[in-house]
Amino acid sequence: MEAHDALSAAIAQRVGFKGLWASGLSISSALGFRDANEASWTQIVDVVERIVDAAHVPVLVDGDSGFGNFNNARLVAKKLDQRGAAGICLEDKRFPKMNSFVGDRHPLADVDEFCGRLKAVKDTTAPDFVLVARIEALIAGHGLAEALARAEAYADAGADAILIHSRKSVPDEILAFASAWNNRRPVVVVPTKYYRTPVSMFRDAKISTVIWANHSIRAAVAGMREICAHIHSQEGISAIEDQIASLDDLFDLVGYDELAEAEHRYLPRRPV
Ligand code: SPV
Ligand code: MG
Repeated sequence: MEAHDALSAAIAQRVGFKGLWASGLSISSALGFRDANEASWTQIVDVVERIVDAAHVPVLVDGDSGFGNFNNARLVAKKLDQRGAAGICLEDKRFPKMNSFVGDRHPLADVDEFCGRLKAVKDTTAPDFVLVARIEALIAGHGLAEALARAEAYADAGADAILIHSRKSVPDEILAFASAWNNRRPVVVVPTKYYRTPVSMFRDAKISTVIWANHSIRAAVAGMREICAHIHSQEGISAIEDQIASLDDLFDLVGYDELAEAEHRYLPRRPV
């Protein structure tokens, strides 16, 4: 499940998700940036640190195309590893990337050069730090053969899993990929555009992981807009109190209870 800050991470974990996606699109949007490498890698790493602190489940970080060449990619990956992320996903585009659903200009990285980025990340991070290689060939209008050739090269370069991305409204091309790829490495998909596809279809295709990539930030936008519009038009908040999260809910998500216990333990009993 997508997380874009500590609060969305805590919420996703508490409803039961066993892993989080630190989405570049969602984090950028929350910061008011476009998903075009406008946010710096240090800004992303700082947000991820808060996500990792808030959730006790693995966090896979959207590392975009690695913020440059092999050197930038390994630097970002190392910092994410140090801050407690479970892994990084790198997409085979050039820097700066553009969100895969925006426009038609998505030039792909050279395969060998991208393999260098993957190898550099593998060589720099701990053995259990997961490296997902994301293939943008279908997004860029190349066919299945190009996607498969890239998957093969990325697996050889050390990728632990392959994310195959598509912006079609039906899952045909990712299912064709999964069938031909035959699980040589686990397959990850992001069904933002083919959202009508039932999960059973992904299970049947032996797809390992589905990422719901931007749904908390979109829910936040819809919810905030509705409440803002209501308060603005009604000049009051009496009718919405029970439609929004309570303050206790908010305090609970951020762990005020633990602070109260700690105060009991560490503060002197006498007034200071
Ligand atoms: C993201 O969540 O930032 C992703 C997925 O990379 S997508 O927006 O589909 O490119
Ligand atoms: Mg992204």
